[in-house]
Amino acid sequence: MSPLVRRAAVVFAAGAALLSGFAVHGGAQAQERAADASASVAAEAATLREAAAAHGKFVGTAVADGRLGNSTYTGIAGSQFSSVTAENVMKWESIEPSRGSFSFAAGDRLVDFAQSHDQQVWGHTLVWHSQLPDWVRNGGFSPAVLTQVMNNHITTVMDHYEGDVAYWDVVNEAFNEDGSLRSSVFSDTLGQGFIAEAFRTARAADPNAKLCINDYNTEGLGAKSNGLYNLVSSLLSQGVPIDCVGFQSHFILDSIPSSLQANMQRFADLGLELVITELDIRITLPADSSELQRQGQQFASVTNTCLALDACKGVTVWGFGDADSWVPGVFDGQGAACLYDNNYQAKPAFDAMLTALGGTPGGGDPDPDPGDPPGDCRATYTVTNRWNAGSVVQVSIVTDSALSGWSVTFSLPSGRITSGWNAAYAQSGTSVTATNVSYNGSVGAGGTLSFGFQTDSGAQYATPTVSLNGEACSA
Ligand code: 9MR
Repeated sequence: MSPLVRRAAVVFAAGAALLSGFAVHGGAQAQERAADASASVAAEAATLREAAAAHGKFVGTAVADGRLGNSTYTGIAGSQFSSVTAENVMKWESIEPSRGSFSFAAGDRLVDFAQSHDQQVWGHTLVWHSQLPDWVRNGGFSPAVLTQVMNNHITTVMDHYEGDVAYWDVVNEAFNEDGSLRSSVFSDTLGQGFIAEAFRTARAADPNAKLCINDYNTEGLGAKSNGLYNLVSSLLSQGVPIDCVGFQSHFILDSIPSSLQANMQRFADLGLELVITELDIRITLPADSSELQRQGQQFASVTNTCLALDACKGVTVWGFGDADSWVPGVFDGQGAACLYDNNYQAKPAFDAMLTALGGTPGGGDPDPDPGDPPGDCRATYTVTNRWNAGSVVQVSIVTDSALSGWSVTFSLPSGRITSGWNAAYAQSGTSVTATNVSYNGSVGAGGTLSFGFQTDSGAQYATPTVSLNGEACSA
């Protein structure tokens, strides 16, 4: 990666260290000030990432490479989330489709996106039985050659992304439902030892990346999570370098395991980091409003479980828009599993998750990023016309930093947007997100972006806080 790219990754890590260092080394008064600052940031945060950061956690999403040209999609992905996982483009079939021939362009696009939005990258995934090219699956390699093929893949991919990817799913979905080892070309040829080998190779390739084992249906106590627990315990006792466990969390409405926290706790007790890596909650279609409300409560409850465990570092959703979800393609008649609907309108699940994180849907945020100089943007919110049942509002923002896409959030305490110009609008209750359209996403440093809309309410209210890409602007 280029020096510029590497520098951005280091700045991200330094920011995280600054936050935790302040609380740890700053003495009692400073700790109190830090706690107060966190509480007020959480209380006013209007985005998931701001609210999660106040707890020292990240909130992530899987990103579909094919959507990176859609400005509504990139606006939400960039403003709401602090971590991104490649939904498909870092898998073996994409990255090493034929032996020794590596293709990093799509993965690099995600890294560039993340770095321009101050996000962590989660690498998914190095060794997995699925989305594995035929040349590996049916290669008929001897144990020695397959070991060399696997290690070469791990080493080449991790070297390429060294400094850019914070966590790697080194081994994915290694278990059967009964807790035994799943049959795959790796386990069939190399036995269970392929897992230790993969982790050792990964540590040598990038000593600073966190190395995870990731699986589904291991969220609650049970046979499969017992298998994972026993394996991880034994790896640790052999000194195998493993840092974290990913709980995918592809849930069904009303079926979140009641033992989620107890199960995660036993892995935390082994000294590991934990992450909810692929959260979605599917519903039998069509989803009615009571189901969508319950889904919100369940997104909140999973979020609360992560907040309750120091070892849980973050929650990643497996895509944020129902339109992009893998669910309907795999489970006939099911879907609506995400935080936003098919048109990228926030669902009750979004508000519930934000509220669980201590944020306020539609709220402002005076300084979401302690340590960041204030005044990155200045906003004017002007009601240019008002009558008994309508108003026209014009918003202009001067940005100190160059933008390659923008997403502006603010609250509209009364009424709904009926039409608008120079932005795409999403409104959920009083929360509005205005995202750039195709022709106005690029704004130079010191430049101005502006957009306007008409509402169906003539009510008067105080000028709301306007946030640009997750940062509150001064008025
Ligand atoms: O969301 C991914 C979908 O686009 C792919 O077609 C699918 C292929 O297996 O993989 C999906 O992501 C999976 C992830 O990589 C591992 N855990 C389960 C996810 C949902 O199937």
